[in-house]
Amino acid sequence: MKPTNPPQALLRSPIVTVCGHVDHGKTSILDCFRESSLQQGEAGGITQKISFTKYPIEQIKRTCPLIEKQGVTLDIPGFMFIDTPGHAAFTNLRKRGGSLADLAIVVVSIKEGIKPQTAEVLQILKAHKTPFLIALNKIDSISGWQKGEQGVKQAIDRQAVHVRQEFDEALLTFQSSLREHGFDSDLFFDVTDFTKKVALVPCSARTKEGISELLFVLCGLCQRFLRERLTISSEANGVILELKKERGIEWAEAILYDGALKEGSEIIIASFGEPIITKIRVLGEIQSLSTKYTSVKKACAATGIRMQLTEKEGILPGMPFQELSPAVFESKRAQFKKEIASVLQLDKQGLIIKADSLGSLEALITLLKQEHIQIIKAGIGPISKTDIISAKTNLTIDPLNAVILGFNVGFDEKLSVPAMIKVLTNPVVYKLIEDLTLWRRDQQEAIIREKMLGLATICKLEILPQYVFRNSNPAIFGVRVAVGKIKLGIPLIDSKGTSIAHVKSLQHDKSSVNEAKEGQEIALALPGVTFDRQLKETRSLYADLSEVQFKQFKKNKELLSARELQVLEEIAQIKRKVYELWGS
Ligand SMILES: Nc1nc2c(ncn2[C@@H]2O[C@H](COP(=O)(O)OP(=O)(O)OP(=O)(O)O)[C@@H](O)[C@H]2O)c(=O)[nH]1
Ligand SMILES: [Mg+2]
Repeated sequence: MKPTNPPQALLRSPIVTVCGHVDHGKTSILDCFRESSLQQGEAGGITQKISFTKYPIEQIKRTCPLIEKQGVTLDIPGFMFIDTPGHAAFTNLRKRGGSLADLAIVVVSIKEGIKPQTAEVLQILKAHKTPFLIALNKIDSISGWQKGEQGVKQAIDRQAVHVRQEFDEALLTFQSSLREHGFDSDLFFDVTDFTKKVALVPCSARTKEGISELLFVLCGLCQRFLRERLTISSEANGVILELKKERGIEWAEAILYDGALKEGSEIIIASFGEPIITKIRVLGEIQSLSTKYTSVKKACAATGIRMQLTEKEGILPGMPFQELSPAVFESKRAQFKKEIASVLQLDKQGLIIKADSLGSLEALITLLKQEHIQIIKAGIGPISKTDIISAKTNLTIDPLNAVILGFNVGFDEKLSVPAMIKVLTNPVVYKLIEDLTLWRRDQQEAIIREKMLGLATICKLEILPQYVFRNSNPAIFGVRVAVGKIKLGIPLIDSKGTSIAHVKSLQHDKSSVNEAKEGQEIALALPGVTFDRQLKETRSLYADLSEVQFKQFKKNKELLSARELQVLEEIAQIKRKVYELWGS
């Protein structure tokens, strides 16, 4: 980090996202940076929403005295830290052509290593080529760890042998799994080229070891990678994060990532339809090291702002906005429409997807497209009645598309989902796609089975002799479905292979049903059968099968349960008592 010389005012604060798996210590590390204790105030200690912290240069120097000690001159006005919830998507932080984050701190608990959310974050950082460092947090949880007084490097060097061994093992395991994700890494003090290796900073938000080093490496990355990216342009650009109501006033919370905005400025916000043109009635900017806003006449990037807008209808989380001057109105409008249209390229058929912001929606669409999964409808917000209606329409066209994916969203209140519609929700995007693939595979199997086997069914019934309701014309008695499924109209045989009758009616809990599943007890009506003459000595009945049906079942063994297979064999043996070569 050499002293450099563009005047400070021209550079904006870099946006630094703090991300990683749930509970690995993101908020706690930020608390160390801020000398605050926001983590303790969180409901259940869990971060629910993205939040930002304006972190001025004075605070960087205060938390990291090394910077001044080593005579490093920083050109930036500070950092803009973004705390993200570990359980939700970091994909919300999108901007045109990339990620909103200039840099990232990936927080990993040293004893837990790479977890699903960490893996997802690494993928996104890689895709966007965002420089990042890794905070290997919770080193104090290594048993016997002694806090050092002169920085974390010295602390590592001075640990007792067995402690050092545990640390080294955790480190090596972590490095090798990081390599599997495509990143070489080293402890920060061993990294000579930050473009080749990811710096690992062992730290503890509890003992505060490594915290100052984290900031030091962050400043290093910033100087190394970001100089050109940080020049402020004349065009104000931002992203809406959330819409909030406070004491009856609606605010749009946003990140201003480039340029400057003024009270009274006119802005254009992208939307699924026509872009929204609106004016900033009141502008608030986040205070340094605080979650409070103050009214300002002007705010400069990168910073957190909130706006009271004249036109609010249709504004959605994740949507980009820009300051608008009348001269560029038409070109901006076309540009925004094009941008949203390029995100939302939908198919003529496909499933329905919902996400909490434009960024998450885009991430989900990209992944689904990679898997060649088609999408007919995409939207922002909770799963609603209209989504269910769209899924119902799909049911008649292709039942595999009668599914709604919710990424980071829940349901509209009081929404009931019909049994034949599947709703899958998951805050981890690739898990969502895994769930979808599994569900589709099961559905596909069920459909093939249904189509191929038609009426045929594998079934073994156990007669319940204590429940004979009627002896004949027709005989009505109780059975338990021991294995498989019984359906109306199925022919039955006994264990000697004698044809008994076709099932005329089935009753379950006093009402007529078309079929009954394994484990259910039902009443069966069989025409032309006299119970005490034909069935008194019989314990089991089987669904009769033709040889062709038997062979079909044999060919698709993988669709059957072990118990069904067993019954299939029993049926074959019964049949072979009559005709030796049956089914072979
Ligand atoms: N022993 C130890 N515990 C820590 C450390 N850092 C955080 N914790 C604890 O780990 C728990 C989770 O910390 P948070 O800071 O809320 O983690 P987070 O990553 O922000 O979690 P989410 O926001 O829910 O994703 C809390 O109980 C912290 O006190 C550390 O360095 N050492
Ligand atoms: Mg948190």
